[in-house]
Amino acid sequence: MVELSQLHEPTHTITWCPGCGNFSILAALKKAIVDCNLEPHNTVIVSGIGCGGKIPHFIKTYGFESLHGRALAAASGIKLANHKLEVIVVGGDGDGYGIGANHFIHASRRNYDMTYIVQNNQIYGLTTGQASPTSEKSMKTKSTPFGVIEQPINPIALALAAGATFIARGFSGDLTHLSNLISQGIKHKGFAFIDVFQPCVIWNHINTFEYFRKKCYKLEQTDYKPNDKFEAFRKAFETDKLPIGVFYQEQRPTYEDELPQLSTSPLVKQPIDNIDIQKTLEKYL
Ligand SMILES: Cc1ncc(C[n+]2csc(CCOP(=O)(O)OP(=O)(O)O)c2C)c(N)n1
Repeated sequence: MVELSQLHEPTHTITWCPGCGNFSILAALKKAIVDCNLEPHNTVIVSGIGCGGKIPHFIKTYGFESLHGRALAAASGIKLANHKLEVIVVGGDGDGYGIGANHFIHASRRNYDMTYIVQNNQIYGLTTGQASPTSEKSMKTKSTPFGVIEQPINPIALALAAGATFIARGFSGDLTHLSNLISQGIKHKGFAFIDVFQPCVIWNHINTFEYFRKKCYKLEQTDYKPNDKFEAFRKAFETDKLPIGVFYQEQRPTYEDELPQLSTSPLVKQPIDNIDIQKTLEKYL
C-alpha cells in the first residue's frame, strides 16, 4: 500500500508561480496514485516541455521529461517496451494540442492503455504568454497583440472524433473531483484523456479560477450518461456553462492487446540472444 509521503520528491524545489493551477493538479495526481494503490516502481510519469511538464520531477515514481510536443510519442515507446508499467502522461495545451496534436489523435485511435492529463491553461506559460491552440478568440497575448483571430481547438470533441475510450474534463480548482477523474482514468483500460482547466495566474487574466467557478457544473449531478458519443459531442460544444466530469467511456481492445509481439510477455522480458542483429544491419547498410 503506497502512502502519500512516499511520493514526495525532496530533491526538487517546485518553481511554479504562487497560485498556479498546477499545484492542485500535482496534488490530485498524487492522491489518485495513492487511491489506485499504484506501485511507484511500476509507474512512469511522462511529460513534454512547459511549466506543467515539470511534474515528473516532483513525484517519486519513474519519470521522463521528453521534448515539447512529444510526451505521447515517448510514452507510447515506454508502454510498448514494457506494457506492464502504469504510464501517466502530462503536458500543456501547447504541447498536446499544438505541436503534439498529431500524437494526440493517433494515441487516441490506437487506444494505448495509458492516462493523458492536459494542463490546459489556454496560453503558453513557460515561454511567457503567447497564444495557444485553446486561447479564446479575441484574447490579447504577446503573440496576438490585436487579439486571437483563430477559432480555438475543442479538445473534448477532438478526442471523441479520434477514438479515445475515456474522455473527461476537470478543473484544478476542485481537487477532489479532479483526483477522482484521474483515478477513473487510471482504472480505465484504454486511452484515458482528461483535459484540465488550469488557470495561469500570470499570463491568462480571462480564464481565471473565478471564471471557472462561475461557469463549471458537474455532469454527474445531472441525468447525463457518458455512453453516447453523439450526446458527448453535444456536451463538448456547450459554452454558456462548462461541463466537467466524464463525457464518454467505452471499452475497446487496446493497442497492446492486439499486438501479437506482446502476447507472451513484455518486450523488455523477451530474450534477444536469438536475434542476429548483424543480418538485420546488413539488410539496411
Ligand atoms: C520544438 C520546440 N519548440 C518550441 C519550444 C519552446 N517552448 C517551450 S514550452 C512552449 C510552450 C509551453 O506551453 P504549454 O505546452 O501550453 O505549457 P505551459 O508552459 O503553459 O504549461 C514552447 C513553445 C521548445 N522547447 N521546443
